Amino acid sequence: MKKSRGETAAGRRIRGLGVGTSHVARVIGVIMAALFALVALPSVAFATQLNVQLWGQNDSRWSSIPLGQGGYNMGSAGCAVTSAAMVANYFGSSKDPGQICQWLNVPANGGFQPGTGNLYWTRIPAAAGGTISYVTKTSYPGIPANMTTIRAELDAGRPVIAGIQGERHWVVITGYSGDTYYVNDPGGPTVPGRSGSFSTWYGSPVANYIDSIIIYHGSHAAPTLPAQALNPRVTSTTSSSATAAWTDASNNEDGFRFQYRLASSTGAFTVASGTAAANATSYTISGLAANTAYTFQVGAYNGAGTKWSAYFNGTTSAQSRSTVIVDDSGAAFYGPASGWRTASVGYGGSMHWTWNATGAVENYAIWRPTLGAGNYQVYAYIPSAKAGATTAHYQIYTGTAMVTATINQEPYADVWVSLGTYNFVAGTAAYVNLADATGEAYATKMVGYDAIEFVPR
Ligand SMILES: [Ca+2]
Ligand SMILES: [Ca+2]
Repeated sequence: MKKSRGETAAGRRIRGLGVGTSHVARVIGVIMAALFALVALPSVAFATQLNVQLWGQNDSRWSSIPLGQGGYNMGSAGCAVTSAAMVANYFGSSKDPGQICQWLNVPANGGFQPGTGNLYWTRIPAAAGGTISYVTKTSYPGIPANMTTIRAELDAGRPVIAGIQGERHWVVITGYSGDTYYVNDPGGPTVPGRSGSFSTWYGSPVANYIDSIIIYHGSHAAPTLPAQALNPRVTSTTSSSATAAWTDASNNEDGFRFQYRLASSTGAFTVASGTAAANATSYTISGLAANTAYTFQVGAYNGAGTKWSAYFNGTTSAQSRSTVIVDDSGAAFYGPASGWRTASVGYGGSMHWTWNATGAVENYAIWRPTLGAGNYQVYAYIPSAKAGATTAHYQIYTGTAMVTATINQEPYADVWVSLGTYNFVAGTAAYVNLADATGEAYATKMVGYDAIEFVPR
């Protein structure tokens, strides 16, 4: 753990000994804080997250800069300066932690306590510039930190610097969600510092692990819109997706989002699911319909909003389609179990047939293909025998509509007879149904059932 030289951080407050606070007082304080928490925290989940620059005290740009005359440097004990620099940056300072430390080091500026290297928090505004002003430091000796105060600051759009109980370490609280608090930690094992839940590294409940807070105020300028992505284009498509590419022209985007509409439309766009990371230059937009022309936009976004690109177009590829034959010998052909007769003629050497009914359906068959979406011409194979219905009513269900094609089976012998061309949905929703109710005198005609063919058109 990186220790820090904060102006009271070197004070020897040791929670377990209760320095300056009686045991009874501490216990009462804990109890009161717990009661207060129970009363003050509604079950509604509150959440705030501020976008605070993360810096690590060990960054090589400043890790070797001394902290005043105390013998410490930024890398070993610069968490206070680095935390303050993060907050100052949030409030508009253009100084990095090293620049702020250098300013504090000038003897006339009085940034550090002589002999100890402890930071004077009140000197940060002069060191950092921007709009930051020092408000207060509050310590919680042997009692839980007042999380209501911390949440109020966060909700007002202001990060809070917190000292870690017993560790002489400082972090920046950047947000919370319920009882989870998020921090930018200038220490930790990685040079850039680390962002994450306070309790991941320091304990829970959070109130018991914060021994003091530093509050600064200032103005946080809203981010400006990112620059528009340039040269947006579709580089490839499938039957259900389009891969877009663009030139990233912005330096402050949080990422890229996408929207699309039919190319023929001037109406509302549909926002694509998913986003691309900051600095990305391509993304695959999924969930599109086959063989369809779309208009797209890619939007660079951040907290200020989304800057949309120029329109660009692309057409998804057609779903692969091939001729499908459903024969009466296959599983995709089915109907009631009774009333069937078979004959060794027709497509594949066999067929079904049944005597016709007149008005009420007694028997029927369904041919159910598996299709890619698109236009197909439908053919019925009429065998040379056992197929003599003069008004065979083939019902073609496309997945969205039912159409009846009436065929006189009598004149055909071992040929494919067209039932028309239709636009089918993808999958297994579409089918052809032939009932035995032909309207002819009862049981005077043989209704033939053989193969049905679907030919892409
Ligand atoms: Ca960028
Ligand atoms: Ca057959």
